[in-house]
Amino acid sequence: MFDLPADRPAIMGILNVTPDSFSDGGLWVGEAALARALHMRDEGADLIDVGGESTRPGSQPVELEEEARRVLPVVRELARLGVPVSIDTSKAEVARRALAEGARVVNDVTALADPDMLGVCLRAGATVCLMHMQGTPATMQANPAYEDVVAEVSEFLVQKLYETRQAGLEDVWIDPGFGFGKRLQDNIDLLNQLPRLCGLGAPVLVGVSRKGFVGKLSGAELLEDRLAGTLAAQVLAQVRGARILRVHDVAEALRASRFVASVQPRDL
Ligand code: HH2
Repeated sequence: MFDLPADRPAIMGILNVTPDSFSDGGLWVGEAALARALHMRDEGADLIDVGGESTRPGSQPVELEEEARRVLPVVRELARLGVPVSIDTSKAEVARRALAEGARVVNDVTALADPDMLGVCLRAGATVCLMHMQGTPATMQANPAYEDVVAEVSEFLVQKLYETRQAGLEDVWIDPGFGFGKRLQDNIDLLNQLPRLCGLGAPVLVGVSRKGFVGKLSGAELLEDRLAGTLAAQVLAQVRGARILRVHDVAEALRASRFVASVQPRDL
């Protein structure tokens, strides 16, 4: 279970303990992973999202034991130090072990596709993030298509929310899944119409950090040039009601979100 700040979005710092993530693959393994997480904590992250399987377009699944080997030592140590941890996994067994080590949130980009995931989260009293994706990471950018992306994503999330609440899960976040089986215009529509998603009755998480569409729209092909576009997208998301921002650049995201929270009229 994880309580959200009332006055600004929670900043979820991304820790990819993977050799192949699109944004920072291979950078954070072993001791470096823990150091990176603690650095993000010191920069003010409210929560660290630990993932051991890349979901970049075209990526291949990772074996259970390999994923567990990557993430569990970091989860264990962060939890021991009192740092709130979210586990970014679609495998129920990885989630189960991470929750047993002290993780509080399960961030599942497949929205509980693993039949054991719901039970694992229920038994541990975890907060769960349900994300929309068309297809799988291996195929999702091959030919995504929607008639009305906002309506279709909303319908999916409402259905999943209903199912999980019926089953007894109380603390559920939803996420439109920017870049997950979405064309450029789909990402734009979802960002523009975020208030519709924020009206569905659950806190909305937005993950736009360094993503391809941010690079395209801000004229930044290189990953290292995408911070300005990322912050612009995060500010828009905050103004439009996002309650959690999943970010690589914690200090910058936190400063931008504090600024927006300071000047934003209360009723927005
Ligand atoms: N995006 C990524 C991974 N997990 N989880 C949620 N809830 N929302 C997202 O938008 C999201 C996510 C992809 O980004 P990243 O972790 O930087 O890359 P990779 O999947 O290659 O590790």
